[in-house]
Amino acid sequence: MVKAVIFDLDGVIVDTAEWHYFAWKDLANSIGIDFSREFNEELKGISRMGSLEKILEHGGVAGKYSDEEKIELATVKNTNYVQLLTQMKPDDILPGIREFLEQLKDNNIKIGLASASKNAPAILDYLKLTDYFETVINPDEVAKGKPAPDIFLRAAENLSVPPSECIGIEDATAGIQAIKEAGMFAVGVGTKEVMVEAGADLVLESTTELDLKSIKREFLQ
Ligand code: B16
Ligand code: MG
Repeated sequence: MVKAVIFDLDGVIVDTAEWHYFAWKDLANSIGIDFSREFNEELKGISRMGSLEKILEHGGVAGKYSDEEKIELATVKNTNYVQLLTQMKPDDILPGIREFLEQLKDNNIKIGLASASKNAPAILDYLKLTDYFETVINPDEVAKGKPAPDIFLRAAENLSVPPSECIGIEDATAGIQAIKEAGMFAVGVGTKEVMVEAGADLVLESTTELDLKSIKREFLQ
């Protein structure tokens, strides 16, 4: 039986990839690294420091910065990103998400958030969605980031629901891998081939297709 749904945030509830893109591009360009939209795709679901490491590697300067300097660089990016977030409004919620959250609430399904973003609580507030979530995991409080299952397992634990009765929803390959490692049913939002390859049990092209009845049907199969 489905007892809980655990959401990813960026790319599922709101499309922040574009906002991350501008903030990372500014930072990368300021230290002489080219930064494309295509490369930005590779950072989806990856933590802030993990993303910075990938960018430095991509620019061929992985060994050039000390740990302290890397923290400074990540802080510059985040300050920029947080400033962009102040423009975020409930209108930015991806289509179908609020309706799906209402459906879950009406059916007494528990709701959790497993986002790699440390800005998740602020984003939920800007979107006025905080009250739907019974647990929002702080990514700093789990040992390993996605694709490790830790963040999804912690959410299930906080909701007191066994992983086998949880659904995870993700837009990133690393996130789908994390859900499957956690022993949960994975709903992937995105391109069919990419999501199936990552291990998704059900693939939706868009968040407008989220519907409890159809998910339950697939879950039982
Ligand atoms: P922050 P998710 C992830 O969120 C994003 O997909 C990823 O691009 C970002 O680097 C990461 O959060 C960390 O975000 O810098 O705000 O802590 O997709 O797991 O909700
Ligand atoms: Mg995501």
